[in-house]
Amino acid sequence: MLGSGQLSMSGGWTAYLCLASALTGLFGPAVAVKEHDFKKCDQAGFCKRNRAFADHVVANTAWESPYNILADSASFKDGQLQATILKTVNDAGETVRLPITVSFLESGTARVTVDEEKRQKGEIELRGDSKARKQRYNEAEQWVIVGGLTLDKEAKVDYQDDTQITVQYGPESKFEASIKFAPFSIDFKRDGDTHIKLNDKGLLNMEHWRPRIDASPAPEKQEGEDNSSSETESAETTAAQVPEAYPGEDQNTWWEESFGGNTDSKPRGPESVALDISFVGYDHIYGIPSHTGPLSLRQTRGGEGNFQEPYRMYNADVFEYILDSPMTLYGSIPFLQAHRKDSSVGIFWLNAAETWVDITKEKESKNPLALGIGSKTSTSTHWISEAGLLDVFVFLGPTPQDLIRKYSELTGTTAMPQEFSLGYHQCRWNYVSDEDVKDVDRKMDKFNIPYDVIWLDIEYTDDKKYFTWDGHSFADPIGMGKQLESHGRQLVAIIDPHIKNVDGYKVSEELKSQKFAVNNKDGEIFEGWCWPGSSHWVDAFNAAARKWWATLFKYARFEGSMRNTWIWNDMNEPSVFNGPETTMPKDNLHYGNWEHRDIHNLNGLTFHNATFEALKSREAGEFRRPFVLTRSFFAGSQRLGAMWTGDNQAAWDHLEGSIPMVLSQNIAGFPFSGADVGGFFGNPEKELLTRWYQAGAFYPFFRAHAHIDSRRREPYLAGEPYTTIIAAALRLRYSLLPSWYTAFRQAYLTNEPVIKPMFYTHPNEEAGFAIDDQFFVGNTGLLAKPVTQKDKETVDIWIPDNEVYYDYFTYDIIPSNKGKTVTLDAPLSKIPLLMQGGHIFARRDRPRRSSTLMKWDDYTLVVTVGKDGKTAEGDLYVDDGDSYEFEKGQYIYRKFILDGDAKTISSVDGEDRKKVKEGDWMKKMHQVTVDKIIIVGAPASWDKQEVTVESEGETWTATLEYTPAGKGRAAFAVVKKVGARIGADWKVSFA
Ligand code: NBV
Repeated sequence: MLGSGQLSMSGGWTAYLCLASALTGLFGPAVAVKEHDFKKCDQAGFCKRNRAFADHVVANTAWESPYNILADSASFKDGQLQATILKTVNDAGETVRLPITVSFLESGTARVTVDEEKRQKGEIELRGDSKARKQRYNEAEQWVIVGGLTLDKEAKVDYQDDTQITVQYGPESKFEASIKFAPFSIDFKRDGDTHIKLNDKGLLNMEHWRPRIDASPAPEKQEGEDNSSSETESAETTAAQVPEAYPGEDQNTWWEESFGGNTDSKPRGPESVALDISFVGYDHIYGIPSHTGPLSLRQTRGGEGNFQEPYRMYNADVFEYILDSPMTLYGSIPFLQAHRKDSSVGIFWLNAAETWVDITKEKESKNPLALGIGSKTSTSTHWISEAGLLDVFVFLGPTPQDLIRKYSELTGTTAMPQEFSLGYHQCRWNYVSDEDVKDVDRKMDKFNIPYDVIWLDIEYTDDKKYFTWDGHSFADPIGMGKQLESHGRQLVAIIDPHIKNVDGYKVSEELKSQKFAVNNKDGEIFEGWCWPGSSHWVDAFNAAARKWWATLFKYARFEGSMRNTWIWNDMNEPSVFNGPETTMPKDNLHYGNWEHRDIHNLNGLTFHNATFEALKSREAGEFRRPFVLTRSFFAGSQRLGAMWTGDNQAAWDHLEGSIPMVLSQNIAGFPFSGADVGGFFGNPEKELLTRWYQAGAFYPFFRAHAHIDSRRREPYLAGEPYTTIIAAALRLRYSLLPSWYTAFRQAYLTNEPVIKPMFYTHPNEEAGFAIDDQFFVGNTGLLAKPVTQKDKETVDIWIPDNEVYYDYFTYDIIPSNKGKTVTLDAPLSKIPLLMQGGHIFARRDRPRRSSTLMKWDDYTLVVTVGKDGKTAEGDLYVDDGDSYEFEKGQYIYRKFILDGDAKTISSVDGEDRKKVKEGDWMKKMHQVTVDKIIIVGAPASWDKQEVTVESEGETWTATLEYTPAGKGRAAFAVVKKVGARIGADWKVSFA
C-alpha cells in the first residue's frame, strides 16, 4: 500500500517508486539501486576534468604545477602565514591571484585556506541574470567549526628565503610545515619526518572564474540531452579561444551541465577546487563516511580488489543502495585518517560541495636492490570538490585518539543523549493507527521484551502534512502518548523538510508568506515533488526560518505531541523525487543567495540543527536534551543527535556490511549511529532477524525498522526459539545501558568512538588494521563479534593483545595469545562477546520494560581481573538522562579500582571537582546502591564467606560466594548486597 501523496505524484518517479516497491514485495530484497541514476565521475564535469588532469600530470614527468607563491607576498604573524599564490593560466603568463592563509592553531592543527581574489572582491560577472553570490562559499565554517581556532602564537618561522618558508609549531615545536613557493607545495613533518604532503604531485587545481566567450550561438539543447559525457567539442567555447588547464581539457561542461534530464545553469562556470594529499609511508586510510565497503578504504583507480570510481560525497537518497561501493550515500564527513604502526595522521577537508576522493597506494622501496625488503606503502589521495574554498585542516597525530580529539575540538563532540535513546527503538513504516501502536506496546510487555521508543513514519500525518495527524487512524495521539508514558516509553514522529504545497495548510502558508523556503535559480520559491506531491523546502540556513521552525514544535502548536514525543528527520539530503539525482537543482538559491551547489552536503545538518534547537524547549521553562534522528549529515552533525545508515536490505550481506559502516561513523567523529535492524527492504528470515538483533544490541543507535511492504516482524512475532533469543539480546543491551551511557559520556567529552575498531584500540598491531567485523565497546573491555553469516555457529575472533579474555556468559578463559585467532562456539542463542581482563564495568541486572523504569535500580559491577591476577579498573557516569543539569555538576562519575595487593575494590570520585549543591535527581540517587560485584578471575585467596564494606564512615559485612576455577572456566566471586551508595566513596576489603 502506498500513501496517497505518492499516488498523486506525476512523472517518472511515481512509476519508478511504485515499480521498485512492487518488485521488492515480490522478490524480496534482491532489487538494487539504479546505479545509472547517480553520477559516475565522468558524468560530473568537474570530476572528469580533474581526473583527466591527474592522468595528464602522472603521464607527463615534465609537468610543473602552475601555482607559485609570490615570495614578496609571504608574511608571517601571530601563528599565521598570509601570501598570494599566482596561478599561471596561459602561455602569455597571465595569472590569477589566489590568497592563501596557513594558520597554525594552538591545538597543533594546521589549516590551509585558499580563496580567489577576484571572487572575494566580487569582481566577476554571473551569467543569465543569476542572483547567486559571487564569492566562493565561505560560510561552511559557521556551521561546522565550534572551537579550536585559536592561533598558536608560539609557532615560529624557522627558515625563510625567497623559495620557501619553514614554520615550527605544535607541541614542543615538534611539528613543521615546509612551504615551498614554486611550485607551491607543503610538507608537514613530525619529529623531522614528512608525514603529509600537499600538492606534491601537482594536482592542485582551482578553476578560476573566467568570462564565457561565445563563439557562436549556443546550440538548442534537446530536452533530456546529457552533455556531461559527450565527446564532441562545444560550439561555444573552443580550445583556440580558452586556454586549457592541460592539453585536451574537456570544456564541454564548463557553462552548463545536464544529467538525467535536468540541466544545471552554472552561472559562475567552472569553479572546482582539487588537491593531492599524500600520506608518506601510510598503508591504511579510514574515514570519509558514509560508504559501504571495508573500513580500511580501497584504492579507486582500478586494479584487482580496487574500485574504479573515486569515493563520492554528495548526500543523496540512494534508493536500495549496494554494498562494497564508493557511491555516495545519505551523509558525508570529509575527515580522513591515515594509519600505520606507531603513527596516525589525518586531514579534514572543509568543503560542503559535491566532493570526490581518489585513493592510490604506491610501494616505495628504500633500497631498490632489496626488492620488497624495507619497502613501505604510501597512500595518495586526490580531493576534488565542485566549488567553494580550498580549506584543509592537517592533523599530525601521532595516535588515532589525538586525531579524533583534534578534529572534535574543531567540529564539536557528540551531544549527551537522552538516556532512553540508548535503549531499543521499535520502528516500521508504518504503525498504522494509535490502536496499532498501543497494541504493539502491550504485546512487547506481554512477551517481556524491553523497549523504549516506538516510531511513527510518514503515514501518521494527514496527507503528508507534517505537524498534523491522520484523523481516522490517529484520532487520539494523546491517549497513545499517555499509554506509552505510563511505563516510561517514548514516541518518535517523522518530520521531513518538504512541506506540502497546498492551500489551507498553515505550515505551508507561513513558509511561503514569510519566504522561508529554498528558491529556484530565478529567486522564486522552489517547487519539487516528494511524498506530499508538490512541495517546498524549508531553508534552514535562514536564522529567521529556524526560529519559525521552532515554533511549530511547541506542545501548544503541534497538537498531539507530548513531552515523550521526539523527532525523526528523514529525506534531508534533501530528497527531491523529480530533481537531479533525486535532490535539488544545484542552481537553487538558499539564504544569502548561496547556490545549492555550494552548500549541498551541509543541507541535512542545517535542517537537523533547526529541529534539534526546536526540541530544547517546547514550552516556557523547559530545557531538555533533544532526540532527533537524521538521515543526512555532515561534519559537526554529531553535536545534534543520531544517524542511521538508511535503506538497507533484509539480507545477510547487509547485516555484515553494517558493521564497518557503523565503525566508520565511530572513528569519523559521529558515533551515535546504527543500521536498520532486520533490514529495511524485504523480509528477513528468522535466523537473520535474530542475528541482526544480536548485532544491533551493539550498535550505538539500536533501532529495528522495516519498509511499508514488508511483513510485520516485531520480536514477539518471530516465534520460538527466536523470540526468546531476541529478547535475551535486548535484555543484554538493557543490562549494559549504564556502560553504554558511560561510553557516550566519553564521546561527549572527547568524541571517543563508542564502539572501537582494532586499529583504534591497538594502533601498533598491524594484523588488526584491516579488521572491521569485531570491536570494543567504550572502555569496558567488552569485545564483540556479531555473527553475520547464515548457518554460522562459530566465529573466529582475533585477539589483539596478551591480556586475559573471558567469555562474557560462561567466564571461560579464552585460550589465546596476542595476534592469534580463536574460534568460539556461537550457536544461534549466543552472541560472541568477550571480556578483556583488567576492566570494571557497570550493569543493571533487573529486567524491566524500559530504561526509564530502571532509573533507580541498583547496580551490578563486573570486575574482570587482569592477567597479572590483581588489577582492574573502570568507570561509571550517571546523570538524570534528560536535562542539561549535568553541565552544572549534577552527575555522578565514579572510578572503580581493584587493588589486588591490598585486596580491595574501591569507588572514588572520578574527577577532581567542586562539591555541588545536590539537586532533586542527585538526592534521589542516594537510594541507589551497588547491589552485586562479580569478580571474574578472582584469586583463590579470596575464597571467603564475607567481605567488609566501608563507606561514609560506616563499616559492615557482605556475603561473598566464591566459585573455584572449573574446566576452562575462571574462578569467580560474587559479593552480594554490597549496599554502598553508587554516588559515594566506598571500599570492599577481601583481606
Ligand atoms: O518515510 C518512509 C521511508 C523511511 O521509512 C525510511 O527509513 C527512509 O530512509 N523514507 C526513507 C522514504 C522512502 C523510502 C523508500
